[in-house]
Amino acid sequence: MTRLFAAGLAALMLAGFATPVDAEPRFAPIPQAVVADPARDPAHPADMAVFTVPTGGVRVNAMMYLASGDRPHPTMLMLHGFPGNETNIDLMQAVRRAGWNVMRINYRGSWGSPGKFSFAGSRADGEAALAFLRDPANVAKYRIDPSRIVVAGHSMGGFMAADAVAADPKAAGAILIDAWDIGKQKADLVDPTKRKAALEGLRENTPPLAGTSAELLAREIETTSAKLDLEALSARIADRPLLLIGAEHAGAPTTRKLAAAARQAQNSPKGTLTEAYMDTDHSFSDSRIALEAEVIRWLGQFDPASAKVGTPGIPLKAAYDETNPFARIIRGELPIFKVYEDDQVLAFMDYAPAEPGHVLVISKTSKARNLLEISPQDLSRLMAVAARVGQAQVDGLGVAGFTIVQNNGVGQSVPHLHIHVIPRVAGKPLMFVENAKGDPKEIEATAAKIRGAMK
Ligand code: DGP
Repeated sequence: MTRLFAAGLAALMLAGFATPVDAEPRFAPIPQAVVADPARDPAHPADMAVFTVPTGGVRVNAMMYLASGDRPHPTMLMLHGFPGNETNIDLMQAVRRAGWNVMRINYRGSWGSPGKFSFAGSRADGEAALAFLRDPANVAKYRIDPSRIVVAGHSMGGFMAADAVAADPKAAGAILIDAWDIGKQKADLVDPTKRKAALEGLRENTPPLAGTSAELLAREIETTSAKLDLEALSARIADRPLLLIGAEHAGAPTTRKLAAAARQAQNSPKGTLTEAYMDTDHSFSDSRIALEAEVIRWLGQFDPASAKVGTPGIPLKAAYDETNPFARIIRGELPIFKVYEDDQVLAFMDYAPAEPGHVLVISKTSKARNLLEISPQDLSRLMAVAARVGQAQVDGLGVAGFTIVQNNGVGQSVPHLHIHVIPRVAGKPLMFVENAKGDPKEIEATAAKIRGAMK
């Protein structure tokens, strides 16, 4: 994957660059929301709402994944492609896990929504969906933060997203995923050597669509191509944050043209352009995780919490901090559920278990912050206890195995060397993310089982 960043006009002038700055981070972080479920909020759990949206004399089918929590949520409208076989539901769910509401519609005449399908109708439907999110009654009902509404779209939906954002100056930004520049299709339709293939391309997508045909859609493109020009639209929305994602084996050349048009039109410091290109097809078949990560990282500018990437870490080298929680635990200043203790080593339950029964093993005598500082003697004492804890987890909890994790700098939050001993359920992946605190009663009961099985 290659990533390019072009800052807003002001920043570009300051930096003295006329072209985008290649600022590819060597290892772009994967936000936690891509790989891990958030804790359930019992008072305001995540939910799904189904409803219809009035547009063009009909009511089209719509739904919203509601984020948990009672704060007003940033909200993303996701507009599907032509006809929308690729639903991108994994992306919608990941964005919801990141704390966003995510709404979807089916354009009139598509996938069971009433009415006749057309590009003009789809434009109006996208705009109506955005208006629905702005309606004060819906803002209250679905806990929407109207100042942070972003419109995303895939393929034809990319066009519709740009159209909806252009029509609403208050929309916070747009995400165009391998967007289709519909108007550009005219060139193929009017070329006698390409018309047949272009018509076939339209025809194979019409089965889920009502009230239309390849010929009708071709005529609409030919007669309204100026209105369906996505380069012009991209320029119009360049006053706001814009994320363009192109698929190298499909629409990347189009995305690069849209980026050029947006870059040229940038007329506001708020208009930041972010481009990402992925080595995949139009459905992002090989890059679903990368797609989700890219979108959620970008959404972080509107809501930093949503792009959280777990424990970023602490410096590898620093003086020992006597106030760190494990130093306090050794001094008896913080309560723990103890599993094992001898003159040098203490094993106790992690209060935020990656898996029930997660134990931490620490030295009571060494001030090593990490593996680079500990003596081989101290380390061997720790590992001997870690092995016994692992055996006790297998015997006491009935798990199939255990995994040892030991973070140094990156991923480390407590600056006192500790060995994680994590019970493993066969076939269940271990997530390297910041876990929510567990229920103390359950942790205490698990500790008793492990303690009882220690040999
Ligand atoms: P690491 O991210 O590798 O530094 O792991 C630190 C772990 O320690 C993390 O899983 C949460 C846990 N932890 C942090 N503070 C406390 C505490 O005060 N008590 C207990 N029981 N666990 C703690």
